Amino acid sequence: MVIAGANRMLGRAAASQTQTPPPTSAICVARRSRVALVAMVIAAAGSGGPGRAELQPSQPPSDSGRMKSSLTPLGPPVSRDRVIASFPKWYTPEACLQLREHFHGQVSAACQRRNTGTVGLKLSKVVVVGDLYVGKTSLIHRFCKNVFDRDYKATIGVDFEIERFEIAGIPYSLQIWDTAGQEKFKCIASAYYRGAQVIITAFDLTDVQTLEHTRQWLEDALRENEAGSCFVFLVGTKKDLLSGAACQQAEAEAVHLAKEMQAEYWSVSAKTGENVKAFFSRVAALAFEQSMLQDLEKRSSARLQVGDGDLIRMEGSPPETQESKRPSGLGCC
Ligand SMILES: Nc1nc2c(ncn2[C@@H]2O[C@H](COP(=O)(O)OP(=O)(O)O)[C@@H](O)[C@H]2O)c(=O)[nH]1
Ligand SMILES: [Mg+2]
Repeated sequence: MVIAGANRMLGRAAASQTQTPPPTSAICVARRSRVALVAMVIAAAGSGGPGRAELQPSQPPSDSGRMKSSLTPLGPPVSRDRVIASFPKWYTPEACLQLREHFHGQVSAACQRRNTGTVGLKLSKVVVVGDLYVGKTSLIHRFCKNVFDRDYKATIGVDFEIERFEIAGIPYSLQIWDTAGQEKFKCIASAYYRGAQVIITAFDLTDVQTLEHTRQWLEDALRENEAGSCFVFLVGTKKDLLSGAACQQAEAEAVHLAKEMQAEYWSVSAKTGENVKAFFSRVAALAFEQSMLQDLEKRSSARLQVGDGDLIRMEGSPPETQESKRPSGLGCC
């Protein structure tokens, strides 16, 4: 699957190089493809751990209407509507992953000091699962391309989009994976799920059966990931088709299930765009915050290890006894 995606990206990038001079739209496609291709190749090579690939340098163009991130030495600048300055709010407090309305204190402080390690260079993998026709591809397209195509063809091959954000002043990217029409046969390869930091389980608000199937989709996706390592969202699509009591009823059932799944619930419409940007901003902010906290913890435990004195011993010094060891919590350079 990865190879198929990489080949398609290679094809697109190669095609754009043969045009002289390329039209502006082709330049945009080529830039997007280059970032995606580099990420894909690195991910395929297995660097950076599960679901996270480090971006490599590419040319910074100067598109009008785009903002330059203060910390983005790599890739093109982030577009204005991908800049997240304050912590995005939940859809409903009844089924949400985080009730705080601000970034975690440690994360805010680290961002202000620009002490963000390698977080700004990483991609978080997001997978979108759910029955065929519930509107997964439409949702991704509305967010990434701001289009809604009534007759969108079934996805062929593996498809993913890379969306770049600037969160609390720090660059951050999501790699959003769409299924390739295999949901028809329930044979999505485990590589599709593996290393996901976020699982989005989608259902059609007008079709209660698709809601019932989300349990199975989630189970399949979680099986390929470490317990407790993923954020789970339950998303009701096609909100434009329901209103009033019918909408409330469908949402109430979904919220009930979301609580059981320990998922955050959202209702969206790819057709009107309602809640789509707010939803993905929330996904990006939660994933970013988690990455930051993990990175801070990793760096602080690495510092403690060096400070412990376990790693450096002077030649000729007596062997350390168990009693002489300081508690690791006190170790400090
Ligand atoms: N009214 C309405 N139709 C939608 C919406 N999202 C998707 N659809 C339609 O639902 C059908 C299936 O959408 P698609 O994105 O291909 O579903 P997928 O198989 O889950 O990727 C298409 O005909 C879409 O136009 C929505 O928000 N509102
Ligand atoms: Mg699709």
